[in-house]
Amino acid sequence: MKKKALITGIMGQDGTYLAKLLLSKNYKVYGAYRRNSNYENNRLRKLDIEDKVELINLEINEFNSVEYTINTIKPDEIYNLAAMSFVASSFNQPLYTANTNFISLINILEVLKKSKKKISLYQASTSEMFGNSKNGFIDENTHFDPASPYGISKVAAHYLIKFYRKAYKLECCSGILFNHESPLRGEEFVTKKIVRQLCEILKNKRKYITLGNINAKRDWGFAPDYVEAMWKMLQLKKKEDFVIGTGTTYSIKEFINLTCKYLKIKIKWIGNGINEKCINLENNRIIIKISKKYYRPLDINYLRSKPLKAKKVLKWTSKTKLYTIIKEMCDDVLSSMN
Ligand code: NAP
Ligand code: F7E
Repeated sequence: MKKKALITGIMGQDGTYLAKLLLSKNYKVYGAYRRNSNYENNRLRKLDIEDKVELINLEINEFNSVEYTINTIKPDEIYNLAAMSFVASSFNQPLYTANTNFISLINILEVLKKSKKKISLYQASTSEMFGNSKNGFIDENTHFDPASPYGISKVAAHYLIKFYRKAYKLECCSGILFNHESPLRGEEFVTKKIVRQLCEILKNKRKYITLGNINAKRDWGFAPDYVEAMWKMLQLKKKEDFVIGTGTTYSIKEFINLTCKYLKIKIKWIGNGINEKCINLENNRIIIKISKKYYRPLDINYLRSKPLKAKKVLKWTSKTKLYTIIKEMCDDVLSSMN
């Protein structure tokens, strides 16, 4: 019989790639989405799997809706990916963030606690939980020091998973994923914003880009690689939490330099801090400016993973290099502009 998987947040970047992976492994995939989701623009269509996933309208904050969905489908595996995932917005929406990312997980865990069927649960934890706790490599033993309402909500959810696993022997675990990008990345995240807007500059559809803290460093991997790690975690007999990342780190400025290199835009940087600017050497025009508008009340300056446990236990390593990710993202945007 086919294994059944339920994915919350199916319409997001990871939900879509995970659905594609599970379908390729012959799963029956149920995808939960919220009523107000932008269905017309959905990513499933882009990967040509819209008709292969059974879509379910689910309000994750409503216990009855969660209980009914899980008890009707009786999945073997649940991947809880639904979240208010944009860190910058979480500063202005702390309650909504906590409800979506933390309280709604209690709904799922309480249903699983009462369920007669053993159902495995994957929770989407994040490198944002570490905050500025360390300037070196981060692994499963690094302490948490979240720097946003988003990070705090995810730490709380992370501890819920540990608690239900220990107290009630639930088959649940968290993947602590570092940033991962792809052509399906949401438009508001910095990599997609840079790629799209540089492509627009290249095609004379935009004059300049405005960014915030370009000195922050991130450990960027490729989303299709990372959903493979999610699946591998749920196949383990004894559920454990894992750090998933590349082990490398680049600043936003280095990401811009690499994207310009791929797009063959010759640039130079001038000035410092809020006055830093990027000039297009072909016409001497400013193409990147810095604005306080995009600074966060608190930011994480440095993230770099040490995914040794994943390599050893899951036999998982990040395959795709940053320059290839940039190429994939640029090619996708450019092809949509033609
Ligand atoms: P994403 O593209 O923003 O997708 C998140 C999904 O959650 C969206 O489909 C969204 O629905 C849904 N959602 C948001 N609020 C909801 C609500 N109140 N009720 C139901 N669904 C809701 O994020 P992603 O990059 O795929 O990330 C997947 C998960 O991994 C998230 O939990 C995120 O926090 C976590 N994570 C991501 C990264 C990363 O770098 N991508 C790293 C670590 C952890 P709509 O489509 O309707 O907006
Ligand atoms: O910001 C800086 C910003 O919004 C990255 C989510 O998937 O990964 C993601 O969270 C950095 C920050 O991602 C702009 O200040 C500068 O330092 O792309 P981001 P994020 O906050 O790292 C983690 C692992 C998750 O779990 C989250 O769900 O870039 N930055 N200028 C900017 N960021 C944005 N968005 N826009 C700017 O203009």
